[in-house]
Amino acid sequence: MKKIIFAGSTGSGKTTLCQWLHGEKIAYKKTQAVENFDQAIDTPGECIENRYLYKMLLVSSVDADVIGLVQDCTKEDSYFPPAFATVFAKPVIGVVTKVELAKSQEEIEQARAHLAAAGVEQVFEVSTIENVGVDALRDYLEE
Ligand SMILES: Nc1nc2c(ncn2[C@@H]2O[C@H](COP(=O)(O)OP(=O)(O)O)[C@@H](O)[C@H]2O)c(=O)[nH]1
Ligand SMILES: [Mg+2]
Repeated sequence: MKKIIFAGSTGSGKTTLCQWLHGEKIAYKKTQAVENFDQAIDTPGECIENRYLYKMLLVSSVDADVIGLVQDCTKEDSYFPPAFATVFAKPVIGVVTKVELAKSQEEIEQARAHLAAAGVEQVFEVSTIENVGVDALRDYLEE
């Protein structure tokens, strides 16, 4: 199984994805530091919200096989700079989260567009809470 490192703004659903991937009870907990799981690496939102912390993300990504950029579809803005994926010398995928909360298909398309601009090679649309799309993500990681 590929090990994935999640990066994305605070509240985008990174920790919940880690809990889901590991069959843990979904419980909210603010991520204060880079956290190592068996199959995933969780990072605080600050890593992407502050440019000077990009380096922390890069260093942490060394132990991962794939980078997952996480974009909440209920948020209009994105912190990912254009072509951000190119800083990692590894495959970079996008994960659009909270799709069950999208008020329209447009919100999901906008999230996809943010991730495409960041240069991801593939996008998964998921709702961890409603169990939508997460199996496709797991299949990709198990490939
Ligand atoms: N409705 C909904 N809420 C979600 C989903 N994924 C995460 N959340 C909620 O969003 C909040 C932030 O999630 P968290 O995983 O801690 O985000 P992180 O800051 O990126 O680690 C929590 O209250 C989660 O329960 C989802 O797919 N749907
Ligand atoms: Mg977190």
